Amino acid sequence: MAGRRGALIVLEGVDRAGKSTQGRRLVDALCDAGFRAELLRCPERSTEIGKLLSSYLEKKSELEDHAVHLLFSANRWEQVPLIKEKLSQGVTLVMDRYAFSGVAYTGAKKNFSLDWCKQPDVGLPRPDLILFLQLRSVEASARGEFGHERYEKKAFQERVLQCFQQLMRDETLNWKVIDASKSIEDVHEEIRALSEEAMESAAQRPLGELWK
Ligand code: Z5A
Ligand code: MG
Repeated sequence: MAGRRGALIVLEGVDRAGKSTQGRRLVDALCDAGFRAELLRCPERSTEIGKLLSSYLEKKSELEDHAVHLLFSANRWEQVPLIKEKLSQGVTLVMDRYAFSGVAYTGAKKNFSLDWCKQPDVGLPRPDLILFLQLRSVEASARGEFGHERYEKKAFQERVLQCFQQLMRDETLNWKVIDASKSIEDVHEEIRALSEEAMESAAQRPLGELWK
């Protein structure tokens, strides 16, 4: 018997906006309410490609900028069989970052067009909901200084935010901007309500393809 499919819900946002905190919280709340839900992340650092990315982010190795962009995308594609299988089994997936981070972080580098950056991710499973956790940089810095990973610099993060803003102009995708300066609990309540709506409407239509 064909049951309801799960929804693909993506959390995006600037550094320290609370994506990982909210992702865990959302999955726990959905499971407590009797739904089937699981958390996935990009990058998924445990795979062979993920290990290359982790070493690059920790500045233990160097990779050419185009090559690393393609590896981040490959790290999403290698999760696609699992994503499709889980969704078709009725499991809702909450993704901590996705293709939008891929485009925004490479697009913030010199000489990369957003159009070029999008190409390797064209055709990925299309999210049913993209929650953009918005936080001003002064508020983000109050949550702790930047760590030592690559990209954790203020000027770069501001260019990343501009790229995200351009991506959010795409009205064919279901973006919702969340004020991430509110308490963890208030942000959670808002995200949870939007997620339950998205799960309901996802069940009525087939999974789409991103940027197609
Ligand atoms: N990257 C890329 O280049 N290309 C790609 O395709 C992809 C990623 C997918 C991966 O980092 C890096 O890879 C990232 C983009 C790049 N580089 N950067 N910069 P990651 O996702 O592994 O990064 P992270 O270490 O998880 O950091 P984060 O994601 O930026 O943080 P977060 O998940 O948004 O925040 P958090 O860990 O949930 O919370 C941060 C702190 O704030 C923590 O102490 C919380 O307790 C606190 N917090 C959270 N919410 C609140 C509220 N509401 N109030 C007060 N305090 C809060
Ligand atoms: Mg995180």
